[in-house]
Amino acid sequence: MTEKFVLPELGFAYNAIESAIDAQTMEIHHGKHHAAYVNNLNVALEKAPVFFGSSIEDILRNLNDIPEDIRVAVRNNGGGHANHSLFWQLLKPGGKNMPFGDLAKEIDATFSNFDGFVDTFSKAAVSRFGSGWAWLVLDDHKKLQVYSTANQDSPLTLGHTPVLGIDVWEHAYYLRYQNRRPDYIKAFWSVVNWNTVNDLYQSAK
Ligand code: MN3
Repeated sequence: MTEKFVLPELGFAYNAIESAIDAQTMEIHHGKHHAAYVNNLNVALEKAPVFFGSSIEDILRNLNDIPEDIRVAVRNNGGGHANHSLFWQLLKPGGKNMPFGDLAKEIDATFSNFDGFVDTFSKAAVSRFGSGWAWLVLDDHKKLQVYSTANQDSPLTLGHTPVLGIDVWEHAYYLRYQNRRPDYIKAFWSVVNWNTVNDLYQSAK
């Protein structure tokens, strides 16, 4: 019995984080872009349907197990599915607006303080050339790292666990911010749900 991948519910209204990201962008981003990644992932896996029994996270952690003729399609569309599924959770309205507990201590230890972290992460997001993501991950030594990836490449494929990420593809911000990616990144901080980030960190550490 195999189940195809499905587009998850956004979990909140398209206009719920309007202060930072407008409703039309959210609707197209979730309903069209993310939906297309899910659809294209399912099409690719028709050639290797045994993988419908795996989680998308396990598929990305073991990408070399995917047959070579569909590996690029799974990397791009499976990455797109996992990255966006995570992103919506990170933007979920509510929760604490700053890191707290062990995660806050670890951020301070790694990046001097919260401002140092915001600066490092924002620089990674601004300087990613073309399309991609910036990440805060827990690496394979359980240390925090910030970096960016191209396209839809997932930190899971590097053996890392993403705990915070920002989509810097133009489709994520162009309607409101046009070419002003730094303004979008600045606004992003006001809608990060640190409860979610903390939960991801606690599960991974
Ligand atoms: Mn996107």
